Amino acid sequence: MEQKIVFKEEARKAFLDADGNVDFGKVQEKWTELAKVKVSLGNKYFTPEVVEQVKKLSAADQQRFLDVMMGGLANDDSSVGVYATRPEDYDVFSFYLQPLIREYHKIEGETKQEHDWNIPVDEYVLTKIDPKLEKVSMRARVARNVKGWNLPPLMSKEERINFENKMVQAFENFGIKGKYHSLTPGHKDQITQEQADELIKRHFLFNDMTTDNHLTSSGVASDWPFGRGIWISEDETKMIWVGEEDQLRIISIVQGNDLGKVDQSLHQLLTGIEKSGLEFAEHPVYGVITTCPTNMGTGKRQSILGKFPNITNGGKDEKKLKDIARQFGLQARGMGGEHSAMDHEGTADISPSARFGVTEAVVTKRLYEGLIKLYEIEAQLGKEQQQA
Ligand code: CIR
Repeated sequence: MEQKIVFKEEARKAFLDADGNVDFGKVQEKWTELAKVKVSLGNKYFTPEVVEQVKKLSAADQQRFLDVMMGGLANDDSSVGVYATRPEDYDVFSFYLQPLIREYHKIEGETKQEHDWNIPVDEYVLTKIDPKLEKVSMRARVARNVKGWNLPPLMSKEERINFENKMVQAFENFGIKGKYHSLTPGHKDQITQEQADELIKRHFLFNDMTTDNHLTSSGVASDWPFGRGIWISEDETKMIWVGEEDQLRIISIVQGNDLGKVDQSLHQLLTGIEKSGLEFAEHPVYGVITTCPTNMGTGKRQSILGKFPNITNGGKDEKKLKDIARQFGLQARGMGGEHSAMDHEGTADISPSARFGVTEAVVTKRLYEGLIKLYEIEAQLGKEQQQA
């Protein structure tokens, strides 16, 4: 079904009273209506007690609270339905966001996010699983937002442009050779639409954000394409997205078979940026601050593109691969992102689901151990099909 696209400023009008204040009665009505289709976490945790609490906040914070819920209120297919608008939302609205985050990340007790980039090379080697896995597309990324700036749902056009220019300065000074490609009209590094399309085709650059109603209705995609772009290292193994769901997505792409080498490359890039003087927004409990609460913790997602023709029955049964992957704590996606399809060889992007309560090193270990099991099943099914 074609999804109607609506931007935040328009979408939020339905929840304001005649004076422009947030009408939480209207919000409640909408959540009740949406619950007939799907109950997002944002919907589930919007309780009468939460309404009591939010009404005690300033009028400005009440507006921000509405902003936080807009993605969920404007989409009947949301599973989470909330995005933070400022780093402090995780504290100011903790009476709402804390139980939601605890449920999503299955947090029990007093878990606190720890970091560990001590990831061995020569250990998580894919050819040990199967000698054919010699040249595999391996990726890792971390989401980051910089202290002192609004998160993308709340940034003004001017703030987006200023943030991009601050990053361009950092790119010129941080010691890794590369080039910035801007989508901002009139920017000194602006690229043409054809060049942008080529970068999208190569799975380097992100898609046009205004085609996704979760991103438009929440304000993440506002002022598109201003303040958006991508830095790419000379050897095309390191990339930084500017102005997507998070202010920064720091990415490493390596063709090979040693997962540890991807981490090494990513960590080198990350520390390079930190040394340029940027201070990332961090939460004392939840780890790195991200726009979507699902990425809190390490903000790290690590994946490989693998072929699973037997499990998927030639790409026809994606669900089977997704279900098996889930049993091993992994998520299987199509090649083009979260909701994309797999091809006839069952090519899928496989990554561990956990973000919070695991370190960066554990994410890599989980990917490797999950892949051992997944390829075991793939090989077993291959043998059975041959014998049949
Ligand atoms: C939802 O609530 O379903 C969407 N806002 C997406 C949630 C998954 N998070 C993400 O893609 N970063």
